[in-house]
Amino acid sequence: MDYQFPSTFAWGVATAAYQIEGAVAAEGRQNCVWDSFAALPGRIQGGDTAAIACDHYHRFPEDVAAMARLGVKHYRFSLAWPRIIPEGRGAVNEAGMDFYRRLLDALQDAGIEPHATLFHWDSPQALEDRYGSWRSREMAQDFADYTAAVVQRLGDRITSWMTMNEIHCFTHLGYGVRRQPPHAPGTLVSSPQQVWQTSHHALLAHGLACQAIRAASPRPAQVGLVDNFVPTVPLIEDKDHIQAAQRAFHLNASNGGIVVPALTGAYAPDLLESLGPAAPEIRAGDLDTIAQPLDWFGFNCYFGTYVRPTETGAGYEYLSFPKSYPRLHMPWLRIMPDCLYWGVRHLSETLGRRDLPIFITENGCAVKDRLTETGEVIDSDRIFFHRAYLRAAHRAIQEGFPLQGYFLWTLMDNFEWSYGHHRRFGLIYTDYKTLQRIPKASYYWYQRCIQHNRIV
Ligand code: PNW
Repeated sequence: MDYQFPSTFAWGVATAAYQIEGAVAAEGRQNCVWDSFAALPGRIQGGDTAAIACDHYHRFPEDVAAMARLGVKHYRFSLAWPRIIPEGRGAVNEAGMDFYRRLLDALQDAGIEPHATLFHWDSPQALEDRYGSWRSREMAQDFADYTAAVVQRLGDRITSWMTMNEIHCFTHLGYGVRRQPPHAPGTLVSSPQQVWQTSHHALLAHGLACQAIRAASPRPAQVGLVDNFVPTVPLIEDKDHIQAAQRAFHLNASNGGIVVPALTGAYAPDLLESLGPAAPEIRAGDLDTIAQPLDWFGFNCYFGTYVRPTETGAGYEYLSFPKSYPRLHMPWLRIMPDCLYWGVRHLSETLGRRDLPIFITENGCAVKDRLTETGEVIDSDRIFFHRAYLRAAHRAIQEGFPLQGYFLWTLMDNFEWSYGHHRRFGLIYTDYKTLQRIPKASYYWYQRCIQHNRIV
């Protein structure tokens, strides 16, 4: 099989501000909730912080040059709210904004199109202190105001916007009902209902931000939402299993509670029923605000869940993974390339949105990279991983689904949230002692894929 992609297919890489920038106190930036969280003992592996991370804030010209050599024409990155509006609301810090102007200049010179995520988990600490950030409905309006301030200033250079990254993830892992939620703010344990309220507020913020982008953009803008919903994958590809996977899609909490309301204007009824008293309070008009028309959907693709049909009950069953199921260097990451195909197909077919263009906005794996004596990193496991997922992408395109691009997570090893610098997802190896960047074998592999517009 010759895995050629359409000539319009967008090859890209993705990063997020907090994971690469460092310079957390530079030019007026104030703390975000992750800075406070990292200061708590025992929360981040090895006591790591993102105070320096990859020092991309100062080294971005080198990183843009590495992207140019890689050959990507598309770059997904995020803007740091606490850099741009350090107090979370009110005055704009133009010095913080200037950093992104410099970055955008460099990208433009390199012929790389920017795709900007407005929020990738770095909530301003000032808003956490003021009203508990996402616990409060006020957060949605403050996010919309921040969005308008950004789009007014950068909308001449950026026309591709993503509002939020993975709403279910940052709300349910950050405010969770576990004694020690693994993500920031992670200090106050909330009831299940309060947690669902935080994700409802984030959905509202997404909707209000879509409206703000369209109102403020000086050029026609493309607006999308990015989510890591969980594809239900039929264990066997026959009619009964496929139907079971389609029925099962809505009940998964991060599907029925995020992607379904965002795309269809209603929480999945089965999910609301199963939540009972934990369901969020939904005010009149909220769902219309949430379900804004989108120009595309961003699918962060890592793994899914296998499903099979049953004779009784709901007619389907979620299957747990056998202990021996293959995985890489991340506890939750199972190797499941078919979840890419099924994720795309469910968005299009199961949610009835065949019109909606789809981008894979993240797909990546952590492996135990080692520098060889010759100073190389031969990450054949990462190449194996991406090749398999890209074959699934190719299949989706062949079958006519509107998959238009692929952003590989991630350009370079970076601050992997509660795992600190102990997990490596990059095409480029970061030496955290010297901050030297060393392209891995997978970088050269991806370079060839882009060059030939097919999987090599
Ligand atoms: C994504 N899960 O997060 C994020 O968008 C990135 O910032 C992150 O670096 C990347 O994946 C790798 O972890 C996820 O538990 C975090 O299933 C957790 C999960 C999935 C994605």
